[in-house]
Amino acid sequence: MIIRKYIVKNMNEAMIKIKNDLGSEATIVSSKRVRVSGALGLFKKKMIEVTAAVDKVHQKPVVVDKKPSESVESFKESKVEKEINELKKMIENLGSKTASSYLEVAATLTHNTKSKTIQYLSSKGVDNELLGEIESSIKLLIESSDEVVRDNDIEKRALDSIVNLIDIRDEEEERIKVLIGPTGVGKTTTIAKLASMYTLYKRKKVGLITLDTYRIGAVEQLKTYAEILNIPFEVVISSKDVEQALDRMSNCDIVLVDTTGRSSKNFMQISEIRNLVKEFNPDSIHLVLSVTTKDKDMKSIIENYSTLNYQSIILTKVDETDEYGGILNSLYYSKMPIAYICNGQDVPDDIEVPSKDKIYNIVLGDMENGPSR
Ligand SMILES: Nc1nc2c(ncn2[C@@H]2O[C@H](COP(=O)(O)OP(=O)(O)OP(=O)(O)O)[C@@H](O)[C@H]2O)c(=O)[nH]1
Ligand SMILES: [Mg+2]
Repeated sequence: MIIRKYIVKNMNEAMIKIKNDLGSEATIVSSKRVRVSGALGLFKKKMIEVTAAVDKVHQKPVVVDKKPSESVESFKESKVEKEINELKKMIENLGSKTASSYLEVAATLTHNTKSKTIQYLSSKGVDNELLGEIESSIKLLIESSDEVVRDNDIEKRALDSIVNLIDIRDEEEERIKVLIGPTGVGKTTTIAKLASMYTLYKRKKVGLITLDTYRIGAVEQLKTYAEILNIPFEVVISSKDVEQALDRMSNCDIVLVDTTGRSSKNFMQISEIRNLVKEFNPDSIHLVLSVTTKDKDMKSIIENYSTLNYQSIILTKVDETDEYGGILNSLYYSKMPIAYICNGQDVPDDIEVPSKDKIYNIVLGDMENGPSR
């Protein structure tokens, strides 16, 4: 096997030199940034040191080698050898790709194999676009560093990107809170949990209002909770009822407003809810999302409900999935903070005011060796 080092300005230059020198069968074993002295030892220049290897130099180089060379086999246990073999497999699939795309593949491969966090997040259903952003941030770290970046720093960068995505909304002091969202995500159940939490644990005077006169049994569902908790309850059918209902709750510290579940694709119904919700002049509007919702649907719910100007999200049914990617995806798509997470059907217990650490641990808790922060 012939192994050679090249000090070059960029990878394209490396590829041309390697191809001329060792032929197209050569593989890149490693590359790192180095500083080389300029004239009279002054003005050190940033260069790349590329190490390339080839089994033997061919007279007429062929672009793709379909069989791994025997001498490469002797590196069987090494990480470098594993990467080279994977790279060769990819090159085989690529057919007669050019030298520069060969390098792009090499860069991607090295990169992907390096971040354990990205691989884990991908297995948990985290959106590819978000993963791409985390990868870009890692690339930036590598490119801006003069030294070879250690795996630990790469993982830390990936984990920091997740932490930066998590934002929490403290809405305890807000008086009129409205919950909106698609059908069956758990709006009414969450209102019941919040009403119990504020009444029983925080000793606040709570009032309940429902706008949901559409679904049979919806009024009864919330009224039952109001009766159990012995708190005021009002039904609002149209905008003219809003003022009266609020007047009757003027002595309440907190007013929780439940709305009808609507498909985010039905713009007419969404705009009806928007007009009615506006009448309440609420202090906060929360979009309730189930983490079991498919990514594509989650995206369109978040987008289509944005006309209601919600300020935070409430995530439900966290207990129903191991694919916690939905939590990060909802934060990524909405760019909104989380106000609550709900992890079961039990009223009042299955609700939590989250913390950054809590969300971080839910999302990354199962990762091998645990998340390190
Ligand atoms: N596993 C689980 N189930 C939940 C959770 N929150 C609500 N549910 C269940 O989801 C179902 C729908 O809950 P609702 O509170 O009626 O949902 P909604 O959003 O008010 O529904 P609509 O008013 O019809 O739009 C019920 O069976 C709830 O018990 C949760 O956090 N985890
Ligand atoms: Mg409901």
